[in-house]
Amino acid sequence: MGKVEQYLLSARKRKASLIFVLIDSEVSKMKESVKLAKNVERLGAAAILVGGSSAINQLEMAQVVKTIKKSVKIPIILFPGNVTGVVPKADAILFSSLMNSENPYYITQAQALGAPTVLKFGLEPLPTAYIIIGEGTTAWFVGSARAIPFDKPGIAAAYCLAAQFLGMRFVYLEAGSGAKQSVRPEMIQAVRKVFKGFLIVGGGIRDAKTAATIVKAGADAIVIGTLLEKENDSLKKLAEIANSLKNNRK
Ligand code: 1GP
Repeated sequence: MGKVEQYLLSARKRKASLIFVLIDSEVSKMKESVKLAKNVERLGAAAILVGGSSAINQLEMAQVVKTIKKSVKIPIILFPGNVTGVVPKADAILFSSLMNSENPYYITQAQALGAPTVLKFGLEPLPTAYIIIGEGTTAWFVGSARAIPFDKPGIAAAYCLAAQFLGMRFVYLEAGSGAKQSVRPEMIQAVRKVFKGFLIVGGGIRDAKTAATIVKAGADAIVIGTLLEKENDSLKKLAEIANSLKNNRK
């Protein structure tokens, strides 16, 4: 187990559930990204994810990672949508298999193509089962996912049990960036019953109430992206989310 994984597990034990902030290097400008990273660190985010399914400009991403890395102490974790999401200077990478893709490229082939570069760049691989819930998002489309319906918790739990048997220590239940609805608590509870590893939930989380429900259901970390890109008083909302997690620790 590497340093970042140890840090996440011990932070999770010490604190309430964790907040990961997603910075999409294609959406945010460099100056804004650095400012955002500093602000979310101050508000208690545990890590910054850089990537996303539509972030495919490797040069731009490398620059964003390098610059943010100099400005914050919390780990920078790559969240690649493809092999181009592997860039140097980050602390770790969600080394993910899109478990419910219909295209083997996203299950094992991109991983094989990207692995030597992960090693070369000295990135800590966090073995992650990436599972897409619900249709219509970019992640769903780009990843050729056969999405698990929001109201089928048993199917999600079966995938997560499979992930556990395969030795994956992280699961990321993904409703997709900007999703109209987030993953439902019934599904998170069903997954929590069978999956013993670190459970990340993201997609469509925009307010403290939703975040608290997701954490109560058993998520170890939530991912916030779109909220911080679009809304005016987004930092205030992030602070509210951070507070609600403290008050709803499990
Ligand atoms: C997307 O789960 C992340 O990959 C974050 O989703 O942009 O909806 O917050 P949002």
